[in-house]
Amino acid sequence: MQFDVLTLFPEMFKILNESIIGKAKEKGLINVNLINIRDFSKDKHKKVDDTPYGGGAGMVMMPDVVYDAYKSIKDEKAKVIYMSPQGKKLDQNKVEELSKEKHIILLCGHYEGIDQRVLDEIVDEEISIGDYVLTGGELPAMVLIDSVSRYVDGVLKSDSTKEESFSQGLLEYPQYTRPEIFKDRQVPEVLLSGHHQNIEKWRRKQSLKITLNKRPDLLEKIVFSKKDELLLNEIKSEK
Ligand code: 4F9
Repeated sequence: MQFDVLTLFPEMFKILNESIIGKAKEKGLINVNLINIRDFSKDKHKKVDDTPYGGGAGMVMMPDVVYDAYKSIKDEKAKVIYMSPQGKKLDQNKVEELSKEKHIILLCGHYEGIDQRVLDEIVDEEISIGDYVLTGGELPAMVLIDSVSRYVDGVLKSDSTKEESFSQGLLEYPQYTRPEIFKDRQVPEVLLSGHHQNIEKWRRKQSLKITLNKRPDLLEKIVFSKKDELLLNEIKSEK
């Protein structure tokens, strides 16, 4: 999968050379091409922004500079995403949907924003990572690259994304490893039993219970199986 990133701060993306995403890049499973918008400045001082028409604080990124940076990527079919608090909120469904794209162009704004005309000209979709304002779109772009890349074949081992309960709308069950006792706290017996059916049932129940307690809003969208209904009844009767 190809990501092109239009940014004034390409160095920020070095973090993507670490860990699982770094490995995915080494293997050529994903490619992150960084385009420095400043390289397309028209001016000897490499200026990329100017004061807003109508007045006000801050600076606005100039449309021609951003447009020329975009035009340097020669793919009409790529999906252009602008990272913005005005966009639709990124969630796991959106992540999975985006992972089906071959080529995504991510536009990162800085300062007070980007001239609206170039946004109208090139942007297909605006995406937000949450209701807060950041200093720029770079961290959101990295969040998107990280979350989407997990769905690219070969990036994670086995079927991790299919297995994880979050993709089914639930929170994850708790995990335990050695030692068997830590600060007088025992690992739940069932996990030591080797009884795979019981373990699976226990984990599903934990997922449902944790979601019910911590994020009941997530349960509203789910259609439960008969088995889940039984587990939910068990949970409610235990309270
Ligand atoms: C983008 C915040 C996406 C949240 C971009 C300042 C942003 C953002 N999600 N904040 N520039």
